[in-house]
Amino acid sequence: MKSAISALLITGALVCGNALAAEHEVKMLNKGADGNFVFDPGYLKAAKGDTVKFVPVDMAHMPQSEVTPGAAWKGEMGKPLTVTLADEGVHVYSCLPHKALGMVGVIQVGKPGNLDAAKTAAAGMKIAQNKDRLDKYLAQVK
Ligand SMILES: [Cu+2]
Repeated sequence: MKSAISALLITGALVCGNALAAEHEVKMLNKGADGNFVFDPGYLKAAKGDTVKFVPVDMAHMPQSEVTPGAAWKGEMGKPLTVTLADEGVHVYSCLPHKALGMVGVIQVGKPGNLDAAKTAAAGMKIAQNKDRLDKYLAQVK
């Protein structure tokens, strides 16, 4: 009986968790508030279990993870991509064709336990233009 009640409580918690999960949107743009070739917003704070949808407002963008607290993820050129944020930590990501131009972004999911590793990996990314953009986004991780 006790285990049946536990199972019900766990099921209830999972259902509530899903109902409360937020859906975030990140636009992929040729030009935005932070300059040319940007994700908007470039920094996003989310909760574990939320989803983020990358929207190809402009074509020829392709989001891919550089650092994640869990599984790596990758989109297809010019297509929307929905990523479920299953693990707490920091995601650093880039646009495959525009990484060198500084088309990068950061998603913080709950507590940023892997922030140091994310910063180290970010420092090693080959970004030629808008180099301060990623630092600016990472500085918003608290
Ligand atoms: Cu791009």
